[in-house]
Amino acid sequence: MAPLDRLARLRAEHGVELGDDAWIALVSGLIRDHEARMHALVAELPLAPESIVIFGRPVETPRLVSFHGEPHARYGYSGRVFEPRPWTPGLSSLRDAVEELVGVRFDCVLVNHYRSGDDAMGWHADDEPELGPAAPRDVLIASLSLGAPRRFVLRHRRRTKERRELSLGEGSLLVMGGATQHRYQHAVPRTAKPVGPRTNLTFRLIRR
Ligand SMILES: O=C(O)CCC(=O)C(=O)O
Repeated sequence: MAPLDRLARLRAEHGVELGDDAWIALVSGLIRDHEARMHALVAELPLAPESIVIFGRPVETPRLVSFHGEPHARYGYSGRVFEPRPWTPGLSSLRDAVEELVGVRFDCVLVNHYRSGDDAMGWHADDEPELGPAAPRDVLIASLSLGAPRRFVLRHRRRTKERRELSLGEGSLLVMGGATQHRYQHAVPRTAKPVGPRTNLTFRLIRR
């Protein structure tokens, strides 16, 4: 099947239209041996807290981070520019599995590892201009989650801030497309519930 057909089929079979050209698609259990894959990545990647700038002040991310991709895929967010580290065998094999389903060969991946419920991701959108010629109105992101499920919340940017909540983990793939990054922000909130570790990989395309 041609790559564009695969994306269209994924959207038709698993998509949820959010309105205003925003859409998401969720596929459960894409990676069956997700726990083993997560442990292999933790051993393979130089995961560490990243220093970012929030409200003009440097802070460490409350999670471990590693960014990988093709040499051109430099990526700026939260006041920093990140140079890609090379693909590793574990990341390449997960990229292949995502490409098989989505029909797109992503050129970089941001890996976030949440050690416990204390680790989290604050409200933001992946709306940086390098995420494509039509960013942020048309951005494609494939977000693969290994390990324990965590609450993932989308909130509309308009004043009403309507929300959608998903549980992401256990090898699930969330694809966010169209104007989702333009219309919505997302977060993985902290939780006091005991939760196991989780690794999230957001595969992205960086404009050359
Ligand atoms: O861990 C997640 O599911 C979200 C990751 C995320 O928001 C990001 O990488 O921008």
